[in-house]
Amino acid sequence: MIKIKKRWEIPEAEVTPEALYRRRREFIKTAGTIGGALLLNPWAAARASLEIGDYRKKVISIDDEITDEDDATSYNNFYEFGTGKEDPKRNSKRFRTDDWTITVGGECEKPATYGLEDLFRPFPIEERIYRLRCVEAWSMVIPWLGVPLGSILKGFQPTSKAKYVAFKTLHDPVRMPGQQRSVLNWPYREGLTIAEAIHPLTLLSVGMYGKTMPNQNGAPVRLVVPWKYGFKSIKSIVGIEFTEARPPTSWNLASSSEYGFYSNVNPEVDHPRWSQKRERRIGEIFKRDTLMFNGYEAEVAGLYDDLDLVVNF
Ligand SMILES: Nc1nc2c(c(=O)[nH]1)N[C@H]1C(S)=C(S)[C@@H](COP(=O)(O)O)O[C@H]1N2
Ligand SMILES: [Mo]
Repeated sequence: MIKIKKRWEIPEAEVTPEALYRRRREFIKTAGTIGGALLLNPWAAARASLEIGDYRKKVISIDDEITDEDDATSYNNFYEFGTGKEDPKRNSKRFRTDDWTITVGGECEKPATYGLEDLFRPFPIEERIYRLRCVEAWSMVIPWLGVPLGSILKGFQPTSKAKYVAFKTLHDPVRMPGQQRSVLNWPYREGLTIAEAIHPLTLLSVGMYGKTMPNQNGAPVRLVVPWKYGFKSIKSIVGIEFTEARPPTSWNLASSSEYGFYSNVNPEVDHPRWSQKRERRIGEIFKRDTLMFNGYEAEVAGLYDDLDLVVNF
């Protein structure tokens, strides 16, 4: 937390102390009985109720228990560092992300290569507690730190021809040894429609659990699109391009019958090889029902009013 504050100058009131996440539940159950100074700090309590605006309150998944931080940082999908769930943590230990830049191009008035800190400096970092539902039918609840993607995209002044936004992960087989094997068509690519990209739930994230983004979770900057399957939330982004045509995406290129462009979480549309009706929440024993749009139906269903979600899976 201290590190992230230094690098992006987050206003004090924008960051919740890490201990608060971990112990929020205990706090609710035993408020007043735990002696921890941080827990009972009136500033922290005031922040929880005053700083979170109406919209944020609505989108934060307050009923779901936050996934254990150790689980969220040791059970990962990040094929650039290996295909096993425990590979990314082990193989990304020495991945350096200093002086990171994002190159912006395509249909916009301000194409350029931007330093990461310059992109984030104008905006307060927000905390967003979101469900993450992997297409493999497991899920987590993660407290992200970031800025709505739309706030940052606006600065590039997309033209009227910009219908989609394409994202690209770093391609460097030396730094990302998983890229030495052709398990995917590197670099990893993802894309959103403009309306999805500027939707207030879509986050450009630089941290989680009150800290800078761990390498295995997509350091230093990744996308978080909570109503879509996890693979849309592309990690370690170095390129953003505004396009008129729908951009190619890695998983769709790998298997178009299994991974559609939209990939909205939808319990009614099964993966060809398994059901999407239920999911295993990491840390829980029993499976739970998967929710339409991963529980964000009220916020995002309107984006798809004119779309057949079975055809456009
Ligand atoms: N560049 C890149 N981004 C990626 C992936 C990947 O392999 N490479 N895996 C995706 C998948 S399948 C999921 S479920 C999420 C996992 O994010 P997490 O490890 O932070 O939970 O990242 C997504 N973003
Ligand atoms: Mo995934």
